[in-house]
Amino acid sequence: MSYADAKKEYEKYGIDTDKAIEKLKNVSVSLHCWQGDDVRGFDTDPNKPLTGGIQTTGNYLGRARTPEELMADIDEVLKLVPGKVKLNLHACYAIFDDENPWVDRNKIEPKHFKKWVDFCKERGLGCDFNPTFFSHPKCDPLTLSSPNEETRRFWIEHGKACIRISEYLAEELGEPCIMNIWTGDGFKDIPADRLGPRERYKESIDEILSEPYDFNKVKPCIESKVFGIGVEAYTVGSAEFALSYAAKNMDKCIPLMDNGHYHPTEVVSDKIPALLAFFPEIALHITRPIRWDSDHVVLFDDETKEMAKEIVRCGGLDGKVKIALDYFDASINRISAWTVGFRNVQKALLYAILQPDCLKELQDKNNFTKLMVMQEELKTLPFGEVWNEYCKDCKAPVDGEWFEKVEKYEKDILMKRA
Ligand code: RNT
Ligand code: ZN
Repeated sequence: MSYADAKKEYEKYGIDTDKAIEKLKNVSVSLHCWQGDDVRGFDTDPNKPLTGGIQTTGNYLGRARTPEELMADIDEVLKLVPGKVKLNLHACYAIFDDENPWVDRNKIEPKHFKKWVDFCKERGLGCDFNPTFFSHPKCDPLTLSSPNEETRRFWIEHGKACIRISEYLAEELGEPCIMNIWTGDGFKDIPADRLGPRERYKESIDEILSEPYDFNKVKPCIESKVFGIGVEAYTVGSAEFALSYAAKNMDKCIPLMDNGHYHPTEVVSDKIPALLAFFPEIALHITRPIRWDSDHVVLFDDETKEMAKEIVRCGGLDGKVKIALDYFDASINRISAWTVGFRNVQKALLYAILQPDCLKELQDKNNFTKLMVMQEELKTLPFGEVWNEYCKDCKAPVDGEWFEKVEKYEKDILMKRA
């Protein structure tokens, strides 16, 4: 079937595929740099274990070990994905060299991200940012919620430094920078004090956000979590904590939901409209949890589609919903992992834009019988043709045409990184 034929099929339902393609082209999705090196970064010993309750598993060949390698890998991904990309950096990806030697996380400055700014400028990308409150000797294991004042200070200074870096990124690149605050603070076993750490966490975020910044340029987010590996019994930044903080400080920050951070039968698709009834802007980390926050590569699966539908229906594509990816698989080719996940989020968004407006009307008229019939029939419309057309329009490879490029890159580049 040709695209023209597919377009006619969609027209029967009052759906304009050309318009859908145009719409998606302008939506930016943030590509996480940390898929390329298993969340290790460049500022600490790369052989140290990850801490903070997150884990990568697998030892596939070709992990990026230097800024140059990571940039080359990101470039490869950029060739393979359609749509508007924003880069998402973590503070641990600061670049140190002879001119700017290593400093600890409380002392990092915009200059340590100058090379990333150049990278983004050359490719026309915006950039998001994250303070790195994990995998560091100063995690005791707590950071912003630590009872040790010296530890807590260190991490507050880190957070403030990151606000300054985020503002620099926004100003240099001319796009707002989403700066996400997530810590793995919590306990493996039953705590004796649950309130104390949360009070200290709250005070610490207050202090970080007291650093002056333009809220139009820097969008601090508060990300919640349910539990992590080794942090099973208690998480300081729980859902209630993070959401309450964001609700009380709407002029300074926005809530961030990661769909790996809830109990297994809870769905973020349903939480998106719940939050948008109160918050003008929200942020998302899209991932794929299997039994826990396992951060598997995002698939074109039901919940990803459902989240995309809610983003679209709630008007989220016009900037209300900040979309970022957050997964890390070290057991397969990392370029492919990045590409599959990014393409699937794009696919899900396109699929969602192609849902007809009449569905809402059917719901409002209590016509649930027809609603079910329609929703089921829409699933077998010739979506693949529209997706391929979108890829072509974006000058990206269509399905079936990109994986051989990854295989070649693996052979020519990644295999030599032994
Ligand atoms: C961890 C959180 C967090 C991290 C990144 C690396 O559970 O999801 O967002 O994955 O900051
Ligand atoms: Zn996340």
